[in-house]
Amino acid sequence: MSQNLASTVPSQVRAVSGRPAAASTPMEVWQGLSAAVVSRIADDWHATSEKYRAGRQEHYFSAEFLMGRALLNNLTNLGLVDEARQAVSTFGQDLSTVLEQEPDAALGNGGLGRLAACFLDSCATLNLPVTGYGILYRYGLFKQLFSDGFQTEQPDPWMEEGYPFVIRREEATRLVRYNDLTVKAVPHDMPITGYGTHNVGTLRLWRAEPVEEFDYEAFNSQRFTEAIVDRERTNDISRVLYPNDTTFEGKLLRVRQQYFFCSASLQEIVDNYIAHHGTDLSGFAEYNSIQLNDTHPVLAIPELMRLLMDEHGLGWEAAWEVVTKTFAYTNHTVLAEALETWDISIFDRLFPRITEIVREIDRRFRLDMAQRGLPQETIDYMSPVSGNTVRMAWIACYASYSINGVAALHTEIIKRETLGEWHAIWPERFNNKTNGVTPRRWLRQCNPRLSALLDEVTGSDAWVTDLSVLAQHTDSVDESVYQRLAEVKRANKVDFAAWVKEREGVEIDPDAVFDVQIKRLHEYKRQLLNALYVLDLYFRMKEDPSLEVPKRVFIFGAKAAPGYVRAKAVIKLINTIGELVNNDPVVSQRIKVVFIHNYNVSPAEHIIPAADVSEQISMAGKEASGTSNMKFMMNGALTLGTLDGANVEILDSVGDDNAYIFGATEDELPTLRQTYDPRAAYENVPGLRRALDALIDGTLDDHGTGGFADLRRSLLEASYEPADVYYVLGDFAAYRETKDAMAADYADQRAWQRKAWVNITRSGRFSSDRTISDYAREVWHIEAAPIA
Ligand code: GL7
Repeated sequence: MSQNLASTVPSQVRAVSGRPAAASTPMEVWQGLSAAVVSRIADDWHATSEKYRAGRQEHYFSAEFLMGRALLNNLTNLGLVDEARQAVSTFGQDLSTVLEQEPDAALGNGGLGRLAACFLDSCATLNLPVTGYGILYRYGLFKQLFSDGFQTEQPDPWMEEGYPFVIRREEATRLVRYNDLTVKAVPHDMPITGYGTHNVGTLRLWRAEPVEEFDYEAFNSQRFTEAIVDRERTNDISRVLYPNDTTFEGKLLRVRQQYFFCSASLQEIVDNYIAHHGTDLSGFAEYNSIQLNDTHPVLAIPELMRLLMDEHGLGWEAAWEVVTKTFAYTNHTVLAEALETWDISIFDRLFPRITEIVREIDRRFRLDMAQRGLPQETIDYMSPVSGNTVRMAWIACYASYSINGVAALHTEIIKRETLGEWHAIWPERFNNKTNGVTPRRWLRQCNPRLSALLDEVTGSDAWVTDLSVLAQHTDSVDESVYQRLAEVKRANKVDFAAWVKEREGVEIDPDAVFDVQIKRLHEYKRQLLNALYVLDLYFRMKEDPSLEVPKRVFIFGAKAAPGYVRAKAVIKLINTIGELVNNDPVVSQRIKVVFIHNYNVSPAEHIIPAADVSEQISMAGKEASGTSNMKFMMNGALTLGTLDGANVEILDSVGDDNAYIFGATEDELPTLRQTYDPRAAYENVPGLRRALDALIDGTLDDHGTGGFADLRRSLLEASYEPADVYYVLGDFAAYRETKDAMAADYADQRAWQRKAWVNITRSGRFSSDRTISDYAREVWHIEAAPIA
């Protein structure tokens, strides 16, 4: 029987702090309470792992898992929030203060990594035998600070003070061999609780460690540096998450990282197969399937070939047969710069045997395609190796039994273009799995007020594990629900305003429309379009002080990759516009701009429940899915967006009346492009010239960096091919019109809250439970395995 937290927490806290619980710091209480939670689930966790190991399992390989905070999520899933509050209050501590001590496990860049985290939550909740595998980065995504409005980056040593939710499993250590180095891969497991179930899944994160802590020989003969350099070369492998979002960094170390976690995970999976099913590896794929989260883990394909052939005696054909029944590949982007390719010399240096296998895959591929009668040109284009370049996506497409996109539109685009040649040969491999997000973290946990209302309206908390039930209540509700919804949102906005005041030092009015764009900073996501709107609105208000402008707060949160100069200029621009607006005694009465620094999972949990408007304004065709769009929808914010990614399906769910859609569509753009002249837009579209000229006429100061002038040039001058690649000026007029209209609509609160209600109640298909059920049934072929 599990003991009450009130009886276990004080001793756990004392063990951490070495003093009475009442005299311990909130950080120590966080540690102790977290340890108590781990202790509470330990037996179930063990039983779940044992059960999963024996049957057919899915393994989710991902270089990123953006987990965020763990404690409140676990308490929520286990139904222990009140018990925990009670337990810590007995020794004078406040649960929310304690929860705020926890660092975010930011082992991911953005949507791709957060998706992996939502998926694990759904797998646990659905009792599905799925394990995540990745890297225990010592430094997560950099911490963002602003200095004079410019982004600066700080390291994020998220585990330095101790982290009770990862358990080191020394006994399951593996060796990973490179040509020049052999390292230990030590697994560190995170428990993944589900909602209303005993099953506890696992995220296994590998940490690279030297086989010998020190070369004592070297150390003793006074060659200290040598001894340390070697050790550090190993530690480098799991030291830091690459801070690139939808691009890749062509670094040897990155390939080392990718091979590291693939090899260690596969060794374990193969060993487990042998332990349960014997040494005939030809049946491997009956018990195991591996989902490749983008191309980062694609080295698992040649590595599994190597293990099967070199260590377990299978011939090439038999091994290939297994491999091609094991892997499934998810594509997450159509941006060309994100399709990973590596120079084969990197492979030669790190693992010549893998090079050999990749070359043999390439040789056989070419033969296979020639037999199918493909033209040589097509064969060359599709080949895994071309000249000195290895193309990871092509290896994935060739070896995988399933290839999927992450939203309906995105899947159509990869079938037609990005992976068109592959689709032509193997159409049956392609399928769509529209992304989803977990309603536990993104509704139950982050929005307790709305959750209570939903419990009341639906009569139970069943919606938490079956979000589709909300749809029964779209129309059959009492009129009073709209008033209640308005009160919930208003209370969330009051809380959020206090949070912003404390964190960013800006005062905002809860009665204003909260208009939010939070996501990585990227040109295709068009934060610049939003910034130009705000700047234009500022000028409109200056020009005509009597202009009726609905009160609004424009809220941004975004990190730019440290080397992405133009993205960083956009951050500086937004901060500079913010200063101009917020310091204007008249304009700031009606509008404000807030840039939330260091945007991450836990800030998102404060922002999203308070949002009125969800900005999803990427150029159509570029955002594979987006997932914050779904979180906003669940929390009753209305989408202001283009027909891109999952916005298309959101619109389909809520209908035209309940979303604000604008701009060129993906199928219109090629034609529009032919005659598109950004200069003409600049000359003719109301407001554009004034806003763009403010970037160079001294109105806005970029401290002589030239960043603002470069932004303006990127939109207007064809020194970039073409000018304004992301159609910012092309969509500006439509955006301005729609956004103005939307703000005006806010005045009719009854109508607005009705739209919000439709969004909330029709968000069921965007639960990651739906996504995961589809993967489980259609791709993974696994079934729920609840522990007794
Ligand atoms: C992304 C897409 O850009 C994003 O639209 C999608 O929602 C996400 C999850 O599928 O994957 N692809 C990608 O490389 N990153 C993403 O966030 C970093």
